[in-house]
Amino acid sequence: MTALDFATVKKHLLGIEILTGDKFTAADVDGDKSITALDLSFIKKYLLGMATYEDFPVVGK
Ligand SMILES: [Ca+2]
Repeated sequence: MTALDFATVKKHLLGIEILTGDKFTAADVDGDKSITALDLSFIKKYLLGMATYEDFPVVGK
């Protein structure tokens, strides 16, 4: 979840640019093996400084 940005995940959701491998794993911040609007909302909070990496549900799984 470092090099990945909001726009990249948004592109995935829109089907413009499908993420794979490490990028997919990084974008799936709640660890449910899919990238959804929920993941996007977590990333948005992170980018806005409203959450840290430790707040992502996937941490600790
Ligand atoms: Ca997810």
